[in-house]
Amino acid sequence: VIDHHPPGNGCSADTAWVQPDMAATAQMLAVMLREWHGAIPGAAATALLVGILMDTGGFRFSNTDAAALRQAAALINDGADYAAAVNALFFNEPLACRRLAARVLEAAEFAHDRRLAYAVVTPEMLQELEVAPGDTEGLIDTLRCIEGVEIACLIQPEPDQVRLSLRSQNPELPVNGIAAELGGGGHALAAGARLPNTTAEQASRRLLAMAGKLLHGH
Ligand SMILES: [Mn+2]
Repeated sequence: VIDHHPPGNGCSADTAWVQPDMAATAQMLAVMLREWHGAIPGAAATALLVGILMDTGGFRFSNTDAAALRQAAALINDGADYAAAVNALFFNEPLACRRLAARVLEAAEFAHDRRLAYAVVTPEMLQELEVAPGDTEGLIDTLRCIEGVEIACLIQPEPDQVRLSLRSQNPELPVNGIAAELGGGGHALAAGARLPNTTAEQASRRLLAMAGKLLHGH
């Protein structure tokens, strides 16, 4: 296993390189390939750059550090196509996804002095706009980018579970504790959980209570 995610529910691999201080698993692969190979061929360099861009939100998330930027620079040196990667990742969203973002913004609920923003993404919304349930990556940024919001959450009911995505804008408010308490895991500022046999309403209520405890401590 090569992963930059902290092992939430334990890691049972015989060989594991887990380094949560790396911004992206792709960054770890680049380090490894560079040690084996020296320069990384252009197509592979672009793929790894895409991985780093994805995990750092285009170098906007707080996991963006000098090492990630240096590795990205080295990949560009190796022939990675930065413009193509950025355009494909960030300036190429299907219209349906933008419309879904608009719906999420309209459906957003705020609590705890507007420091918490959350929204339920219903199967009906996805169906109506013809968005696949897995195509909601980045949707949560619609909420987290709002002024004053410190914790953002998307609640996605699915046939036999409710998916919860959590983001924090404040390192003093780590959300992986909430995720872990709900049986999930992740990073301090980006975490998630899957709640079996729950309704969106129940999940919302649990979120409100847990986020409240976290927010009122700070
Ligand atoms: Mn990651």
